[in-house]
Amino acid sequence: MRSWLSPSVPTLTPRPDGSGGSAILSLYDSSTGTVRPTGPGPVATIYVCGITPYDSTHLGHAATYLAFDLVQRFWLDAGHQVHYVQNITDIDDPLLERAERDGIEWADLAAEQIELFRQDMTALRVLPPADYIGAVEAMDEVSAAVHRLVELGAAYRVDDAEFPDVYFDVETSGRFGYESRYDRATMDKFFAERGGDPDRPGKKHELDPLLWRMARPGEPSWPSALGRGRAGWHIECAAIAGHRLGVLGADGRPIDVQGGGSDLIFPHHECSAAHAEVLSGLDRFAQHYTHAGMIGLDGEKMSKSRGNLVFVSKLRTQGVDPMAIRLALLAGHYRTDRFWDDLLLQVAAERLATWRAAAGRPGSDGAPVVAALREALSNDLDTPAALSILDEWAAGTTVGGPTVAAAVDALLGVEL
Ligand code: 5CA
Ligand code: ZN
Repeated sequence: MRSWLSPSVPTLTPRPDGSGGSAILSLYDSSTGTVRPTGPGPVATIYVCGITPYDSTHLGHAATYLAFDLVQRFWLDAGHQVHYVQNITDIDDPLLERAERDGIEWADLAAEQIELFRQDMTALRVLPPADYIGAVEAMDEVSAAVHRLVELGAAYRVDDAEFPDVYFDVETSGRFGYESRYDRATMDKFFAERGGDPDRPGKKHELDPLLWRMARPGEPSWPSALGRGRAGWHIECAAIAGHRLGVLGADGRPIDVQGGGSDLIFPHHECSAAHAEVLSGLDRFAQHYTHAGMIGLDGEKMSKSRGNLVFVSKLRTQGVDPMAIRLALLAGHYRTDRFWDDLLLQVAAERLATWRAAAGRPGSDGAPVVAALREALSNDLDTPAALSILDEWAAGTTVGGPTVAAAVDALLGVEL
């Protein structure tokens, strides 16, 4: 799938090292519950779960993609190349339900929403993934991965003469649950709430997730060795990430970061990891499982089902500067659940104006500010600290603008 155009990223001098600030990014990892250093090789690998293309792009989506944009920007500044892969869940039950409700073709809904997402990401200056892969275009590789899981004895068909769907046997992973560290009651709750089907007759375990759904009348389906059907959600991400980021195939190794919002901790990332681990023989799919907090509005999580959404495109139409949206979302720490309100945007617009005025100030030595900015971001993307450092810089009179403005662009993605 076509991605979007990359904004330019300035190269900063001095480079991060002993004098220029940290070159090592520490991130929270849900599987250990700790903030620990990432340790990418020359090519850092990251997979961030993409949208299901309806109701995009709300500010919750934007906040999550901005968090992982900072990961990419930090690594680039530290001298790594970054291989970033993102999917699009362009066929799934919720998409079909929405298309049906609105009386449009599911594929048209998806295409229109993906285009809107591209425009919003471009406006927000989010660096694009190198591989932007739709579930539909990946259907063959995903069904092949399901077939392989059957061959490995990790997947089975339910005993249903009409629709013998294929499920993953969670017991075969050996360590199912390590990613989320949730207890069984929490797993049961989220599995039922987030697309799982604990009561499907014929499953070996209530938490076994769907891998391949056999074709139903009136639903889109694709041919495969398993029979016509479509892929389950978790295997989609396991296969798309695994095939491109060196997990599956010869000399498999874990990816550096698996990212998404905290609503994906379980069952989605738990199951994707389990699928990829059984397929690869690795003991973990990702070194870090990193999750962004939920953005809410008026006391509730912002979500499609609640309908309390604020859209990036709507704000843009109202003339809001996308850089102010970006700053408003970065004002909170990425892991904190937080609420959106208009005041946040107002404060961000004022901050942007102050920084822009400071950026135009001549002067020489911005290096200590840049080093402090790197230090703040290296500490689990501490954007509130980063913004305070820059507020102080902008309020001061001694330090020149262009060096700091380039760092704000490269590291925070905010063009002054
Ligand atoms: N297609 C799947 C992932 S494979 C999916 O979850 N799509 S989504 O459109 O529902 O969400 C896209 C991304 O935005 C996910 O990472 C999700 O965790 C994140 N997200 C959704 N709602 C919010 C919210 N209110 N706040 C923060 N992030 C959110
Ligand atoms: Zn995903």
